[in-house]
Amino acid sequence: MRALLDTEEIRIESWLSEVEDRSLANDVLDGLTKPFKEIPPKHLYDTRGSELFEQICALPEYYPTRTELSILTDRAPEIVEETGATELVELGSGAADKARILLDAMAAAGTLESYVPFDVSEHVVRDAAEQLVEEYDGLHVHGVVGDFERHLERVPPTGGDARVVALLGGTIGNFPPGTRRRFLRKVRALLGPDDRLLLGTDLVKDPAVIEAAYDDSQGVTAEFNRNVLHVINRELDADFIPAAFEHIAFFDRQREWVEMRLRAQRPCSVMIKAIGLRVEFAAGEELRTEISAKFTRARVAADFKAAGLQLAGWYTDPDELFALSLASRAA
Ligand code: AVJ
Repeated sequence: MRALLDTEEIRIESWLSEVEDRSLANDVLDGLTKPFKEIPPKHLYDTRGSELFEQICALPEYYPTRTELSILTDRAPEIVEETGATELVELGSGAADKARILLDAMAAAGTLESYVPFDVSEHVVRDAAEQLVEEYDGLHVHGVVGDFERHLERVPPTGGDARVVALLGGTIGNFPPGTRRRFLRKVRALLGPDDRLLLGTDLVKDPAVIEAAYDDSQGVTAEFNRNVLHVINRELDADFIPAAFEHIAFFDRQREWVEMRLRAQRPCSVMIKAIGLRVEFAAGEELRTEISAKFTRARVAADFKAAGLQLAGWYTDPDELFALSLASRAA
């Protein structure tokens, strides 16, 4: 662990170490030697990828971000009253604009004590921490820089009476079902009896609406998808030609998830020098880059149950596009 900042109001620690961080190399070696090639979606987010994702959030077709924000804006006071939240832990905190809505409601209720942003990006955590202690009187920020798939147990023990651990944006949908339940079980370990999980999930709906959100008319999502090849080229000294891969997004109606893939438009032979791996793509062969599961209330409740949690609140928009749910430890 590296302590990055330690003042009266802000403490930031990093659990990422560049030397030991072989995550991309391992995932590329595993993923590109599988019978069906795949790369985990977390590698889409370098600086450029994060910028493209920000652009996606503002697209007319991409409803999840603005819908979740509207639910949060409408219901934050109720969520804060229901939970009595004194501490907000946010997994994948980013610029903390969603957190602000909750922090405002906590401040208005007079319960706000601390915020624990958890993100892979050191400067994102630092910037948010520095701004938020200015904005909220007496707020303590304990930032954790890490990968929440690997460093979740590094979240500090709760300091206050009621903690809310938030995982927003529908990020939980990136985990396949089994991994999702294991992950929720690890989140459960962060909760005491009076603490709650606040989970954002995109909901099952008309496939055409979903598919448009992942294949926008301006091609931003296509560029976001292909960006993972630029990441591999740069980080692992590879020679992918991103333009030779077509963006594919479809809703799998059986599994109720969206898949993003990259389809080689012609045979491609790719050398990934840093790991000494040559990979062949046949014409038309696809590489899976993301699944994004869509939920029903029953599925959320079942996943919670399987993870030792119970559904304790359900907040949705009038069109039922997106939902926020609260969970507590099962009795
Ligand atoms: C950040 C995982 C919630 O699945 O909708 C957006 C990522 N992928 N467009 C999602 C994403 C394509 C997004 N999450």
